[in-house]
Amino acid sequence: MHSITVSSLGFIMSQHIIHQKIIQLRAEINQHNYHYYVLDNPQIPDSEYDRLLRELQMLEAQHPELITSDSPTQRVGAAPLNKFAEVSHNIPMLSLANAFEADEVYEFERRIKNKLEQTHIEYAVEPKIDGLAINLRYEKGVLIQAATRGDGRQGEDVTLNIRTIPSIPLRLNGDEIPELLEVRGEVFMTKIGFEQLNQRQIQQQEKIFANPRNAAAGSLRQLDPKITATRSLEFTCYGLGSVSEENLPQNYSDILYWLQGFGLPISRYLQVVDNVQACLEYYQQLLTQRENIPFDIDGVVYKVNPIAWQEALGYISRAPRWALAHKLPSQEALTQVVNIEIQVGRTGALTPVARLAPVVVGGATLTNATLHNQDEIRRKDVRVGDSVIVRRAGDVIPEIVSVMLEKRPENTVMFTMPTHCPVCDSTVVQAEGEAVIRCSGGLFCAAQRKQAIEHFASRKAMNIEGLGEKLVDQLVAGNYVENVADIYTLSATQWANLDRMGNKSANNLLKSLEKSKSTTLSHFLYALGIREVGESTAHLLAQQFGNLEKLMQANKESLQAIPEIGTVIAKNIVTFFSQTHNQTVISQLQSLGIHWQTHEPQVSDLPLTGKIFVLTGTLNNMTRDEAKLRLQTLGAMVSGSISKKTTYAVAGEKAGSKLEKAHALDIKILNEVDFLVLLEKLQ
Ligand code: I6G
Repeated sequence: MHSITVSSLGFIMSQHIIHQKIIQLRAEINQHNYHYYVLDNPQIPDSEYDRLLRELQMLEAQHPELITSDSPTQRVGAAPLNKFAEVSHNIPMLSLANAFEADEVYEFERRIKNKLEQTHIEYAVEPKIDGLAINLRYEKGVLIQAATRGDGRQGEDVTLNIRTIPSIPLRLNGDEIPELLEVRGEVFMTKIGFEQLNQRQIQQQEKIFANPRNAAAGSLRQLDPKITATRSLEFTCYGLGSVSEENLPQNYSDILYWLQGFGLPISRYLQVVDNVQACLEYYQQLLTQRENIPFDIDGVVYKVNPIAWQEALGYISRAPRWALAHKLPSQEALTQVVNIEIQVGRTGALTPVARLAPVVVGGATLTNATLHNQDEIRRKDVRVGDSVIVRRAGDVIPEIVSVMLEKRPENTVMFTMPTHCPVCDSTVVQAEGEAVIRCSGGLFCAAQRKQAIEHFASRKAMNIEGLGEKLVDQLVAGNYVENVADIYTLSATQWANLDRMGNKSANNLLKSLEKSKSTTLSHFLYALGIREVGESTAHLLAQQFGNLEKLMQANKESLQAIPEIGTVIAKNIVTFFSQTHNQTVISQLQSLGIHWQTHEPQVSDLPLTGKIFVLTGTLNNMTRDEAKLRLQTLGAMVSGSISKKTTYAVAGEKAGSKLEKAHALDIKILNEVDFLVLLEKLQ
């Protein structure tokens, strides 16, 4: 008799069809395992892989008679490459059961409570780092072997490469080190290390890595440890293998602190919590902080803390019953490029943008991804029709991580940048040494004109309330304005005749325009939209020059004498003010009544003049904007990113990658208390 099953897709399937489906899923998963574990070149996002594995697990759970020992559900990973010597793990390196929803976490706790006959369970919680599992073997405190997980029973000997990772001690500290100590944990690359590596790869015309995990895997797989040594890899412990010591600490968290005592790195995010509710709160916290964590994480791991309880719970198939990986929403997904279009930015930069078949990533629907410029397109060779993996991380513009070449349809063509602006048909130009191609049309180009006006009117610039994108579109489309000065010359009737406007709105807009005329030099400079002169550079210029005329006459050398102004910005400023049409617009604006206090403070003798601060993390005593204002009042420049020119990094709570970079560049770091003391002293 044929049994029937309801699959995750809702179809009713006969036994034969189920068997076929299982065989097909296994083949597909095995293929992906090979790409992921052996070639370090995943072909699908983790979320897609998890979905396939879950579907197989579900079908096998409904039909245990169809389970075979070679099913990917019955083993840990895939076969290792043969390049490195093989290492057998005395105790298999397992993996963790996954949960995707809170319900599954409650279910995990229910099973544990039942089995232990306990009502209160303590958990150790920590992020699940997206890296590679490694076993380190210390004998008499000396690192003698490091091996990858491989298939869980047999991995590869990567000792020479692991020895190059600075955070891994070659010899442990302390007197009471067990004769044999095997430590397990994750080797990974920080987000900064990854960005820097890819920059270097681009410069050296080498392949770029899709994400930090692949970069870490690729680095560990180098046969030459000298190359691995140039890659900033890190390590965090999360468990033990074979240990000769019998009297181990009695909680998982204490084992980690014990390991830390030997000089081994453990997660700085480790916490011990009282119940599953607190586990879920920790998960939510990590979810909101994900962008500030300096390395990629793909979940949160909950572990029953008392070791005696872990032992009582034991293992089921390939995973401990006492641990759970609660996965975070994937930041990557698979989709198709339906078109590649060119966007023209405020400064004329032509940016290719991939229009995507809509796909949900981390709770948001993605329809576009930036392709940056011609070089980037060439490097990734993204074509219309391609299946691609897109990645969305926080507020960063979504990017195409890689193209699945084996899925490429026939007759696709390589994308090339246009020779003429798609908006105004002016020729495009490429400055020497720049990757960006720009439209040469300037304000003749409607796209540039529109964005220049939007920028001019924006809150941090002239702050013209009510003048938004829709109105600007109409002004430009109807040829009402040629430049930013023209918006001050339109009559009430002209405003009132625009779509969705009436007399009342027109009058309100005229009032906003009038109000905006009284501004500050720094707002005005920012509003002009000089290339690469952002809010804080504009502020700095206003502080340093005090009046516009002096700035307009400044040469490159005097501009470069200001900290934070490099050759490129100095050149942009000089070029901007040397153009007659810019001079004309500025004098028109001034004749139309735009004014600011001419006696802006001369700050050359303020206590923090010339000092550059970067704020990172959360301050408890003031908001970022307050801190910024207080520093600027004292003459300091506040920059958004750490560079060699940074004088101080102020690190609040949960400071992330900026703090790491500050450490790396040896920048002086102030904690919140140091910072408050400094402000107090100077004010
Ligand atoms: O793959 C893993 C990542 C993190 C782990 C793990 C972990 O703890 C924080 N813990 C265990 C026990 C295993 N895998 C098997």
